[in-house]
Amino acid sequence: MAQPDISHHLGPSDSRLIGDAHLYIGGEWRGARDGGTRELTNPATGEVFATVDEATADDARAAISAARATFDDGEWSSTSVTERAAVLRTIADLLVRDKATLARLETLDTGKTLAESVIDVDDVESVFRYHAALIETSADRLVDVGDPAVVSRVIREPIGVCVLIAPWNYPLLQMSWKIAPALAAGATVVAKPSEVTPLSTIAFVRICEEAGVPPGVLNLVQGAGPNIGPVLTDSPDVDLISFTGGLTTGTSIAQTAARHVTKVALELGGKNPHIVFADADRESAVDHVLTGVFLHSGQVCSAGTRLIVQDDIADAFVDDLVERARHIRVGDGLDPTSETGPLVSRTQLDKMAAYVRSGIESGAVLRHGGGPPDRDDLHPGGFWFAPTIFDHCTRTMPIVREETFGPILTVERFTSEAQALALGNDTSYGLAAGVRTADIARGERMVRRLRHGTVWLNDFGHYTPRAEWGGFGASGNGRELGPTGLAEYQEIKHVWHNTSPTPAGWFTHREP
Ligand code: TXE
Repeated sequence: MAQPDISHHLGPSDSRLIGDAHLYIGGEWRGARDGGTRELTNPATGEVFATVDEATADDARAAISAARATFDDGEWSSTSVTERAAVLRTIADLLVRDKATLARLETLDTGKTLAESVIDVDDVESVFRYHAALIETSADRLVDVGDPAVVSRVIREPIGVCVLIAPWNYPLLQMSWKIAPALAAGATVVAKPSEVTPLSTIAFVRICEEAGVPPGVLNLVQGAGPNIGPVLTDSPDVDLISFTGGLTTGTSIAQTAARHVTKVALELGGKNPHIVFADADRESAVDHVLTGVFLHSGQVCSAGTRLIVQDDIADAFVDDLVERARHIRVGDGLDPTSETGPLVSRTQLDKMAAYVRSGIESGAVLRHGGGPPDRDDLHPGGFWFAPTIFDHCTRTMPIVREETFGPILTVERFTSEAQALALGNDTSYGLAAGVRTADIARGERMVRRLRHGTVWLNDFGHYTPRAEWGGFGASGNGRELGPTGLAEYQEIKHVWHNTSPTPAGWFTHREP
């Protein structure tokens, strides 16, 4: 078997999949109109390792025009579901073929471990297979209007042109949650990956082209949000904007989109509680709290960053966590012995340092971490940050209220179930929550009353493409995945068909 490529530079198979032009508009690969490019930084070294084309505002407009014209000509939107499902399945097959290269690109861009990147590509494959099956089994709804001459049916049609904006933490996976339903529905797309991590999406769009997605259906632009974002989000030619990213950016996109009453679906992260009752199985609780917050160095929208633990066990529980956290191996994502990688960028690194200062200033007790891991074999330019644990936190502290989006766990304590619930719901976000208890009835009570889009009971972090994903409150609106996720990409039309027309008979008065 070929040895894995552990170089931090792009190798021949990486370059083959990315190609030498990175905007894909109307079925043509090309560079930016002004020749602009952006350098990409490897999070494990801090060094530039690739350059991609960076779209101008005119390129972004051209991408929207291509998607609009392709949608309006009706060819793609009126293909049979069987044909579209076949394309989705071919994409899934090609993802399997190119899995190793895609995973490597994801690790080079994000810093995450190769093992995580491989899981991501597997998940992307499942997302495409799921949507192929879902669209094939979708059916119109017949409505009985009480008149046998009338066939009344509710049908779903593709929504139109979709602008899909994805973040840097799960670049390909988050994009797949948008592209798969959009293609399944028969919509057309302008995709914009994060400017920090565009490589896997470029490679993926080439795969879609090879799989037979027609020119103009899937368009790709690169660039920083502030530069091309306004063009993409402030357009009467766009029917849906699906965005995953930060709260501030999401809020501004919603405001811009309102000018054209463009539909917006937002996934804006979370500040997710992980509630541990004293009767919970200790070993799995400690393990899941640890994984829930430190996987991918905490750069996960559903990370369980707030441990809310019952008083009786709190001290011992935190001691166990600190002991386990000391042994987490932070390292280069390409090194198979690493358990978690660096942060994605210097910006995120600086942000973590600021949160550590804020935690200390607000009186939280730093039990572990707070800076780079204590190792001398890591590349000095990498964006390293150790798993960090703050004990004795209170609900008013910024580290408890704000989405840190890094490896920082805060610990709050409770005595009663009511208190645990109040703390779990005391957040402006509402993406995900975990509850751990041996008392099944109590667990189910908590599940019912927690105001979060996903609740894990005696587990944490799992999802399936078959179930909806999204948040309450400031975590956003709309849902991804599951039948509701597909519905975001569809318009609903009611058809009233009278098979035996007769006069309405309302205006019966006639002049003599
Ligand atoms: O995100 P942005 P950033 C949170 C997390 C993180 C914070 C900031 O707390 O620390 O957001 O991260 C594009 N119009 N999440 O600044 O800006 C941008 O190019 C249109 C949570 O990296 O939200 C990128 O493609 N698009 C999150 C995408 O938005 C714009 C995952 C996300 O970037 C734009 C990532 C504009 N005006 C960060 N400005 C989650 N929900 O999982 C930026 N973009």
